[in-house]
Amino acid sequence: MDGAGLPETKSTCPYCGVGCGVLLRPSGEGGLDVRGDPDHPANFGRLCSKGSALGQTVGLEHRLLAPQIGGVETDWDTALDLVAERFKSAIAQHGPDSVAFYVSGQLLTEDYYVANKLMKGFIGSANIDTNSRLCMASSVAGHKRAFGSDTVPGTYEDLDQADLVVLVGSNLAWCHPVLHQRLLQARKTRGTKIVVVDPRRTASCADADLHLALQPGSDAALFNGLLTQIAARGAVDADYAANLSGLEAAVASATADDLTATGLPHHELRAFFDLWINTPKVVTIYSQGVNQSTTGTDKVNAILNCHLAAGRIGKPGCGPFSVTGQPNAMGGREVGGLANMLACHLDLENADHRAAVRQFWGADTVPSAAGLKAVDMFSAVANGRIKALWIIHTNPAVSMPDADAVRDAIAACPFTVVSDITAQTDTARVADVLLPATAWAEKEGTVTNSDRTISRQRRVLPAPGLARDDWDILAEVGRRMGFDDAFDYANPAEIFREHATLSGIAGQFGRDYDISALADISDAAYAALQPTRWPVTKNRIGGRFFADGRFFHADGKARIIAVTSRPPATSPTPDSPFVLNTGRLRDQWHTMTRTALSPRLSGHLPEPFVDIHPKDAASLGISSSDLVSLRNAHGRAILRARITKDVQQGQFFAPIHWTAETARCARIDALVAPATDPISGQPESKASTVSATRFQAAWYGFAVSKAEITLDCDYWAKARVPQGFRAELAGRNRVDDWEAEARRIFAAPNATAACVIDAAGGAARVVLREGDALVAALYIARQPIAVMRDYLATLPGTVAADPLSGRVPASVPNPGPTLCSCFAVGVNTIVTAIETEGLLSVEDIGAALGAGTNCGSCRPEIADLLSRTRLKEAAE
Ligand SMILES: Nc1nc2c(c(=O)[nH]1)N[C@H]1C(S)=C(S)[C@@H](COP(=O)(O)OP(=O)(O)OC[C@H]3O[C@@H](n4cnc5c(=O)[nH]c(N)nc54)[C@H](O)[C@@H]3O)O[C@H]1N2
Ligand SMILES: Nc1nc2c(c(=O)[nH]1)N[C@H]1C(S)=C(S)[C@@H](COP(=O)(O)OP(=O)(O)OC[C@H]3O[C@@H](n4cnc5c(=O)[nH]c(N)nc54)[C@H](O)[C@@H]3O)O[C@H]1N2
Ligand code: SF4
Ligand SMILES: [Mo]
Repeated sequence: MDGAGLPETKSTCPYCGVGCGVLLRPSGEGGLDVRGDPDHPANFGRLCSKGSALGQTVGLEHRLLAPQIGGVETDWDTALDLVAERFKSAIAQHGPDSVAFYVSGQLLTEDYYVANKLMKGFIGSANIDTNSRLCMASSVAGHKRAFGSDTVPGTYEDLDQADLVVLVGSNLAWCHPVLHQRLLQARKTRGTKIVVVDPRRTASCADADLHLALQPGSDAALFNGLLTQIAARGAVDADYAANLSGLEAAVASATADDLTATGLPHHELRAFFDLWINTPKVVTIYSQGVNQSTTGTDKVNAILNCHLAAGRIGKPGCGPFSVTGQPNAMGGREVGGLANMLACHLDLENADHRAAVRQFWGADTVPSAAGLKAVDMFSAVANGRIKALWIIHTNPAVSMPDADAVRDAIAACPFTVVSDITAQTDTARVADVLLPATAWAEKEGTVTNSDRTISRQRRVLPAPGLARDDWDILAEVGRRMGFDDAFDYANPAEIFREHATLSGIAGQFGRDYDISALADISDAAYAALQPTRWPVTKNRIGGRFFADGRFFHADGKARIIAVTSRPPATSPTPDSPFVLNTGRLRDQWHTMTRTALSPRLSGHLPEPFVDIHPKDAASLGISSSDLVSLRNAHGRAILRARITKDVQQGQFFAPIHWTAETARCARIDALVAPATDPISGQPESKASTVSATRFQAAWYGFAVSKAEITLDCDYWAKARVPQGFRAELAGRNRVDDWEAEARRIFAAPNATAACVIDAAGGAARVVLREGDALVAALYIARQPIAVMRDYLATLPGTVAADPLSGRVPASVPNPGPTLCSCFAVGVNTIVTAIETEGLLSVEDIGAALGAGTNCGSCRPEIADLLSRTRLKEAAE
């Protein structure tokens, strides 16, 4: 079917918490045309590189199309009966707390609501936790401590109206790119100043006025320093302070804190304090550099304290702003999907709240105590307390700290169910039952973004194979467990109405989350629902919170929490001397099950790496492009070394995205210690300690191939290219016959081979063709191999002239690594244009090459490249 002429359908991007609106139109053959929705209040038509490439990720390769039990396909009845039966028998024998759900901030609100209702209302346990524990838990806990509720006070418009935006532990340019574009627009029009607080230099620093490269974990000391100055310089808002309690004690402990823990020089601290205190319209955005810490909740409160004390909250252009990571991290908080929450921002510990929810659900009991938080949940799986586990829409064998132990615990659990869209994940590979879920664009529901805007996701593609919606699978299991009436839903609209009705009860208890004006929404109105910011009640729609000084604690006041900074849980030792920081890359999403399907997105950074400071590299004897083995008591990883002053001495940075599906040994969470914040239970994903050594390989290689490559050497990492795959390889053992090895690796016994083999020098080049077309090429050397990878990546399937050299023929331009993924513009092309055409600005480069003119996600990197190239020219 050709989709041309079909109307576009409004939906929401399934990736980050910016929650951009998209317009979708099936393009025939299962494809999808995607563009930004000009009317959506989050993005006004903009999309980042990941959103723009969504059409490349909806194909059916790798999809799980039928339920499986023990790796064998089966029908739904058999699979669902087995799941219901095993959960029921575990509960009967060992009690409700012997089972658990581990779910995700990427579930739609309707899916999430049903999961939470089934566990907390009908199974009668609070053992439902979510990957939001690894993501937003410290922000939730900080909000609740300060405000008495988990409320994000501000809105995206505040970014347009601020004069100063402080990014704390947030690489906004890569992780919330459309918000970052919005911020840069404000900078252009009103001169908004930007400060980045991050131990490493990131793409977000390209446009910053000040980068505070503080010591890992020392954010509370920094914001305690700010609070001290706010108090000392008379910047406390005296009128507003009447709404606060605990200010004096907090200022006292802030003043006693040790600012030198930040490691920042006096002049930088002073510049930051001056700027913050003298700029009333200030937004402090914070993300995982704050949350993912054993002091995460204290860090959050240290930030909130400053905004509260200065009365800079809930007003246009100012406020603290916790940006959510996943598309429905906020929705998960609304339905109470965390083990220590109830539903609709009601409290598990509150007997009246429990009674109201129990009555509303028609449930026998609602647990009165928190269930197991993620890290404890997987420990309970490991030690046998959990007999049946259901993992939905998340990949904990990769993303949990101590990931090898988590993977082994899942494998050893008596009964594990995984609902996913693919069987090819590290978690699905160790599960007993796999349930095929419909994916984004195949299902209906709502998500809530960082600024409380509820948007619809809509179906434009048919469910493939036997795949079913997550809410539907959960409701089926609920019914088969004997809870027929409670889970008798016809469609997501019905679930949404029930959730909205319950939120009205929460509203009567005085809770912030109240969307009761949507409780009677008709199916048609739900189908047409426009982006709407909550609360949505008879008296109020959207808006900001707290400008009026009224908070959700019983006395109506906010709490200023006295905090004292503490270093990360593990300190470097002679055995593990380096601090390992982890985080995200611009063009990949988490464990890559979707983004790695796009050749365009895979071209940006195709191999897992570790960033090392030049002095550390020198002391370790590591050169650029060497392989490095990282180890600690939990696990190990082998990564490519990038030597850069972007990281500080003693600190490494590695991306989180690679799995056992995409690399031999690069699951970074295998190295992350399971230390958690005592209040939020959030793990410290950003400050583990490791040792490092050069990985001694006998040979190094690079390969391209038309067909998927299955590798078994000591090191490999693979990525998609337009007509196939590329791979980096290395091995410890000598290989005698590279032609035979190439035929084996590429499963091409009958291809014609052209070879150049230098046995003495340890070098080999093998090109395999079928007919004239290149099926694979392999380049081997004793040292990390220098070939023109980005050119070679274009060759699979083509009739290439002479790929044996591994170099670009003189007649073909070599674009270098892709920087702009929308227009496939490489680094070399941009540098050449800067040098030969005298381009002076990001705009000039856009006009000349198109680079950076679509989604704009690469603009910070273009700016960086421009300044580096100009500096180099100046030095010449
Ligand atoms: N491209 C892309 N975008 C994404 C995602 C993705 O996978 N890919 N995931 C989404 C999700 S779920 C999330 S949660 C967000 C995360 O968005 P971010 O939090 O912006 O992303 P991270 O790269 O995890 O971490 C941010 C920064 O914290 C810094 N950091 C480490 N330790 C400290 C510290 O002690 N103090 C301070 N101040 N900073 C520190 C790191 O150096 C890093 O640059 O991104 C969302 N957006
Ligand atoms: N070291 C370190 N570890 C981290 C982090 C870090 O910064 N550092 N960040 C943490 C954070 S903030 C997060 S949010 C997590 C993310 O970690 P995960 O949640 O584990 O990562 P994803 O790859 O998003 O996993 C989503 C899974 O759901 C599947 N899926 C996709 N669509 C659907 C659907 O519609 N239905 C169902 N049922 N399944 C679907 C995907 O195929 C995939 O397997 O990682 C955490 N881990
Ligand atoms: S910023 Fe990018 S990933 Fe995030 S919602 Fe928008 S288009 Fe999607
Ligand atoms: Mo996240």
